[in-house]
Amino acid sequence: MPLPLVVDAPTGTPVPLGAGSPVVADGRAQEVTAVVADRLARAGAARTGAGTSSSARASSEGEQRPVRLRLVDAVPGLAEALERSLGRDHLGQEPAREAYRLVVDADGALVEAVDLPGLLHGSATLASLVARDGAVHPVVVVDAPQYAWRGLSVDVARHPLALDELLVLVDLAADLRLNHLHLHLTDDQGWRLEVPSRPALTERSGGTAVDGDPGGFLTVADWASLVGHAAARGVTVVPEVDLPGHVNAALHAYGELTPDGEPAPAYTGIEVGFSRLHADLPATRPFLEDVLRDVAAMTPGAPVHVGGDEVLTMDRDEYARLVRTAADVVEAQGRTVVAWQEAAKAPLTPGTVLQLWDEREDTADLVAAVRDGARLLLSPASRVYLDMKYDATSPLGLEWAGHVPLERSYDWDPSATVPGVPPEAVVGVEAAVWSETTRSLADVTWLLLPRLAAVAEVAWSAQGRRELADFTRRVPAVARRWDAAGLRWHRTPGVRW
Ligand code: TNX
Repeated sequence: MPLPLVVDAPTGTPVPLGAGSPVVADGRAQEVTAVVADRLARAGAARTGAGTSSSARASSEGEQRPVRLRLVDAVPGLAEALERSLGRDHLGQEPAREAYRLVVDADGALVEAVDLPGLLHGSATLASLVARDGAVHPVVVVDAPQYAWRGLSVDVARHPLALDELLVLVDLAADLRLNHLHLHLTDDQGWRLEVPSRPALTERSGGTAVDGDPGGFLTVADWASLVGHAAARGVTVVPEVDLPGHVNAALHAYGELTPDGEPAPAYTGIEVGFSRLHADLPATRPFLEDVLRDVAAMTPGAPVHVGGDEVLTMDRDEYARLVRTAADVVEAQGRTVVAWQEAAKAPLTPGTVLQLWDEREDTADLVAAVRDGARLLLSPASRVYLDMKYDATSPLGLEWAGHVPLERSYDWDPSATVPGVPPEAVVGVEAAVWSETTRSLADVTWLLLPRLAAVAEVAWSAQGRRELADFTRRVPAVARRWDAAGLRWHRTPGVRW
């Protein structure tokens, strides 16, 4: 999980591989050996039902075959695998940076890829094949993702999550081959990331949350740990500073951003659309510059999300000016801008990523922006807003985009989501979980799982090759890993868990 491109299972006896296997690599591939070893250890623990890896290791230590990681110029067999599986010899995206081949034979396991993400994906596949007895059947897997951006977006503004909880989500995402963790860090109810040039943001607005629940925020050091942990697992952390609406926490911290110069009162409700920046106030532009410059500097190389959603009290011209200002600051740092679909109303630089969420809205602006060079990230709410209730009995979640049972998250074709957008303009798929109703990591994972596995497969596995009934048969094995990791998940109907 997610379903690979091609799996061949030659006959042969199971190969002792798992928690005790030495992980062997040369050169740059050594950068991922520790993560691969950790993953194999945890896979062993999941299969034996042990709380730690030690008992799994003890049972088979000594005899375990090695796992070799090798960087190559081209993944062997990739073109043939694409031809065999999809009837064409290329991926939608170039180059095949994340592809890999995994071979398990009597000598052990060999993972080959052109870059580190491919080695990580191949080792995740290997870990998922480790059986209860610490062995893996001989197999050849050739695999590559359908989409380059496979994301999970988490709202930590309405209710925060602590650093250690976010690290758990990184591991969960990486296990499903997701490669972007987008964090919605700021909103009306709270500001969750320390910004060195603007300390009042977290001093005054870090401690608030929905319903007066406890707040919290990430320090600069926390953020560095998170970004580093994620990078080591092939996951890019995408910070979102939501502008020019959803800014009450900023207006509470800095009164100079409001027309009367008075700080806005703290807000703990869950309405949207009422707060806004003002393009003509002298404090606004320096604020955008300080915040976006610091956030970009703290997140090397990553795209920066500037929000742009649900600004209900601003005319189109002022909205476009504010979005453009934010984009200018991010682009001056050499970064790609990401924004919600509403930002199609502003002049955008080609290559900007627009994130679709609201299927009720007319898509004319979006289609026009894509024609002018924007790329599309798909988060259609009725499919991948995993804060929607599963059904009417769900104790957590919202319902504005309807109920989202597991099959709705699975059974859709991203390339057909927005008529008028060519398939090659779709950069990927991102699930989102908003935190109006979640108060803990357990609440968040209950909403995510198992639906996140469905979205991950939509994003990774080629359309036409994957199938709901087959997914439903494979997903219980993944739930064993969630159990081993102590994650709460929802026993959705329609699966023999
Ligand atoms: C819409 S998605 C929002 C969020 C809410 C979410 C709840 C988006 C860009 N805006 O502010 O939290 O719905 O499902």
